[in-house]
Amino acid sequence: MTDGLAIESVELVEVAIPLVRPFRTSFGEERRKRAILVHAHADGVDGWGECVAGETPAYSGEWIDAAWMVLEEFLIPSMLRGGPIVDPRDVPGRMARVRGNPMAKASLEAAILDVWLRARGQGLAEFLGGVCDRIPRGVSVGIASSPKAMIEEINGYLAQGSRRLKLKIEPGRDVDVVSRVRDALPDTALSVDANAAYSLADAAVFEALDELSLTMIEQPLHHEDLSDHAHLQSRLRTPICLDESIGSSATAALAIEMGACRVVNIKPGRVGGILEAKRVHDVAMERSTPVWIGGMLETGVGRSANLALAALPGVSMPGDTSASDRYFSEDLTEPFVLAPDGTLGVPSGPGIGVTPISEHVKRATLRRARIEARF
Ligand code: OSB
Ligand code: MG
Repeated sequence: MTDGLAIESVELVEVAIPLVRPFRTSFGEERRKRAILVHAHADGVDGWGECVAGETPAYSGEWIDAAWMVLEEFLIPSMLRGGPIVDPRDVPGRMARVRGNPMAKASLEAAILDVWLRARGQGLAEFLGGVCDRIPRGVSVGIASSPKAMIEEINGYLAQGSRRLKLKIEPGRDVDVVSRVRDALPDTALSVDANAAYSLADAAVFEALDELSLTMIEQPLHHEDLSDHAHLQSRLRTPICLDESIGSSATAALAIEMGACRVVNIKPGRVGGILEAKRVHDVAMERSTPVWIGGMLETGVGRSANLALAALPGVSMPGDTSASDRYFSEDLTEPFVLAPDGTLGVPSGPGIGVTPISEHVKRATLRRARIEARF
């Protein structure tokens, strides 16, 4: 393969599948999972990536319809124009003339990485330098209608062997709910995620949460407010974990060095790809800062790549990745199933190790587009 891998076509498939229960965060509620699958084809080999942009530009500035357009009009054409891919590490460079749009870029990079690895018969976890084959499962619990409803949902997850619970909070549904959950579960590892819904004026909320022995407080403040996060962190014992604020390995290094966080949530979509996600892991590890792999309610396609990243040596805390049935009654791939000990296996087959089941994809498809290379 010294001549590299010539990508012949890239197909976009937009899918929607129902969630087993609505997922509510401080920025909105989702009842179904809509995603773009990126399907790259080269030399009889297929590769898949998933775009995690949401239905609305609420978690970040990206959203599904805009991601579709930037993939179709800019990213895929510039990828195909660049000729055969000799090394997947060259892929981000081919997309560098498009500013922003990390989730769209990440989905195309993932698909190409998958084809490239499948053509070589190598698994993604092995390629990245993964060191374990089972990952403890964590659950991100959406905002519920009442503390009682949240505790009922949580008890179901604990019965399945969850190692960590992350509770979504928003102004007005924070200290009261979390302290009730803490009272009910004095020994469970709990953290909270505010999805940037607060400001420094709400410091009292975080001082109260600081008394509840939480593992971490995720993204309390606006994503651009690194110095406010550093200020808040200096007033709390509980580590702050940043999610939305960390758009690259450079920002991760800066945030850690300025004391804006003591933990980093890594999501390949948010940082522009799996390769950059690995660099975030590396800069955090060099600075002795624990990381974990977040999630965006991915289908099996994105989930498998997250599990491969979770096998890296610096991932020292359980992330949000759950089994397929926490999200969907029918996933697009073979379902990820929880072992009795509450862990998920890291896929070990070539590439991301799973393939979408065409019947499932067909049932879920909203639209398709195909972009061919012109040799
Ligand atoms: O902030 O981590 C987040 C889901 C969608 C958007 C943002 C977030 C989340 C989650 C769910 O917390 C994680 C998962 O189970 O995939
Ligand atoms: Mg988060």
